[in-house]
Amino acid sequence: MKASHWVIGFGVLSAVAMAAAPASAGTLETVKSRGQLVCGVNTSLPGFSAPDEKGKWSGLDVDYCKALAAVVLGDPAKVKYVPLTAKERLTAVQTGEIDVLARNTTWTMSRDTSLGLNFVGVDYYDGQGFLVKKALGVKSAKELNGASVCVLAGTTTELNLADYFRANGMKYQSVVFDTGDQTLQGFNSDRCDVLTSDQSQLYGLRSKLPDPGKAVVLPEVISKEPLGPVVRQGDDAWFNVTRWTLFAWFNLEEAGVTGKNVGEMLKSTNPDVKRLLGVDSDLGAKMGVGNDFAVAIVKAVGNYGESFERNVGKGSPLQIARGQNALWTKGGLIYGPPVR
Ligand SMILES: N[C@@H](CCC(=O)N[C@@H](CS)C(=O)NCC(=O)O)C(=O)O
Repeated sequence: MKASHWVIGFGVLSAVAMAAAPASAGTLETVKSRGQLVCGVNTSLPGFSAPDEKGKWSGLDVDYCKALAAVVLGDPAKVKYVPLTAKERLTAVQTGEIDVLARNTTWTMSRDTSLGLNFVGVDYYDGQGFLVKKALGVKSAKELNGASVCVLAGTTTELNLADYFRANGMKYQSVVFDTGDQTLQGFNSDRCDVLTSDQSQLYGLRSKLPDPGKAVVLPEVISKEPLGPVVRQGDDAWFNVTRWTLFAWFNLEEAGVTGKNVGEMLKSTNPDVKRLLGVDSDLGAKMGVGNDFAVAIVKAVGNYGESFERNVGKGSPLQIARGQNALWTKGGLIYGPPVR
């Protein structure tokens, strides 16, 4: 009786320990021995992460997953994509269901400090905006008093919406959905006057409407939405690898290393380039990956700028300008600390 109690107790304990294990377990080793990276992504968000008809994933967030798999496993294809709704995503990191979350997730203090999570960095500076029916005749968000607003559950979007209307002494009625597609459906079928989401999505969402000309994006950006990958707190080795994958991605662009010219760049005499590409440095090995980890990134997905243009910029239907997401050397906020 006593023994079985003990066994049951132990069983419960180990289940709890397993759920909490992420805090101490070596994710880097786990991923290496599994031979696959488990990456949490958006169910379908064009430009960031979306599957095609054949189930092939693409997007800026997906490129981060590929880059990380290339760094750790030497192969960008060794990724298992786990599509997650906004509500599900953070729990999936906490429980260890995924190794990393790359799903247009805003870095906030509460998410970073009270949920057992760590934000890796920022790979897209966004902000919240509004899409309204043209027929409303509204030119500014300040004229939205009394509006009904379609919004996604479990997002910062929902919270900012409440703040913005309260701060401006306006009333609204929220109509809440679980996925982006449902939110757009709600807007299209007149369940609401206004749809609110991260700006990066508004133009893409509008283009999916049967008649995009019937809706306009208002000029106001009402929040800061620094989006970036997320890992569990308490696993510094893994945190380092995820961070320096991101920073190397930025530094590759800054150094002018592209998917095309990397072969030439490996012969460069520039000390920054040599260190970044691991020609004469052991920085990768010290982190537990190959010294050529940045070469693996650029071969897999190109540098950050190439990935940006292909997925959300000039080479994509979204046609988003670099703006704040340009390198710091070009007036933007994208900044990779030095590889040295
Ligand atoms: N960045 C915000 C919002 C993230 C979010 O889920 N945004 C919506 C609209 S931009 C989305 O991804 N929708 C796609 C879907 O869930 O199907 C957050 O981290 O809470």
